[in-house]
Amino acid sequence: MSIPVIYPSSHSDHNPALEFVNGVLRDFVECPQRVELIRDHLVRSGLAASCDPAGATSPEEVLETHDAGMVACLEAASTKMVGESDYVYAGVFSVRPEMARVATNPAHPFGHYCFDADTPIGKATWEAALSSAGVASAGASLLVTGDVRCVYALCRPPGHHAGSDFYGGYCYVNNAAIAAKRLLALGKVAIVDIDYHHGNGTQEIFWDDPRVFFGSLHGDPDFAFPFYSGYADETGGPGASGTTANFPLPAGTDGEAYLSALDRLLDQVAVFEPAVLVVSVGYDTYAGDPLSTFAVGVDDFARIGARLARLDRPALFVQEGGYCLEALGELAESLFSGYLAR
Ligand code: Q9C
Ligand code: ZN
Repeated sequence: MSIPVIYPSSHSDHNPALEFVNGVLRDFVECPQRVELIRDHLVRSGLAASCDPAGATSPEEVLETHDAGMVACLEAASTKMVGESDYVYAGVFSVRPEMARVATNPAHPFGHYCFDADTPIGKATWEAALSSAGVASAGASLLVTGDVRCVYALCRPPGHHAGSDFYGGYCYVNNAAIAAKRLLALGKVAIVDIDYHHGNGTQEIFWDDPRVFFGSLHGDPDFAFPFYSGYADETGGPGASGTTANFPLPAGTDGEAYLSALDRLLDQVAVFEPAVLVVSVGYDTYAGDPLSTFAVGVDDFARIGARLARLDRPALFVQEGGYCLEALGELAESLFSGYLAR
């Protein structure tokens, strides 16, 4: 048995060089090699059936999830960039009502929609974001038609930090959310987010939607990005109470502790009785990841995969974070071998 893997046709020109880490410029960790390493490793190990690049989504589909003003801003900013290595970073942010006016120039107000200084826009960024969403959307379609029971959308750039009208955390468009909306054709959808960071964008998009369960395990927002959401008492809006679940975990969380929290989350998923599962996959919980404070090991990913398989639902895996280039291939192999072994 192997898993169909699809990846974006035009992600590699979205390749910012640098990001600020505590005031110091460092290499940008969200780099094109990430998905190429995973793809190549899965093909070599025989776990991936095919690796077809998939096309873009439609503007209409993106606008079902995202605010038109934000979409126009991202597109205009991308179009305005000229050189290969030109990237514009938000640095002035719109905070609270006194600073909430939006300029009439659509390429100007980055800080109105963007929530961090880590998510730059270059000339290839918007096309890459659409291509990435297209991969998730194509993966969802394979499940809707019943062609496959499991598919891996190797999205890049990632998406779970992008909300209906905000973006950040290396994310521009919420790939998993767009796919989940397409999957509603099958019935209720559960999104399980195993990235190290809270999926604040996905949570916001489905906050008040009782058809979509969103559950996330992540570094406690008391110390981990994105800081302003992901606490355990966030459980859904008035129309969807109990359909959001958050498991903030302490620094040093190891495989044992992680899996016991995952079991509690998956118990809630089982009670929700989804028709289909979306897994927002991050490999940044791995002990060797440059952004992680957790101590999850390579073999733990196989146990995570087995737990997910136990839900026995059609599943779309959507790539989010994971930045330890040396280990990404092995981590993916471990996750999917555990999933398939179940
Ligand atoms: N430059 C995902 O894993 N903070 N996003 C970086 C300071 C941003 C992570 C540290 C972390 C974003 C999809
Ligand atoms: Zn992450």
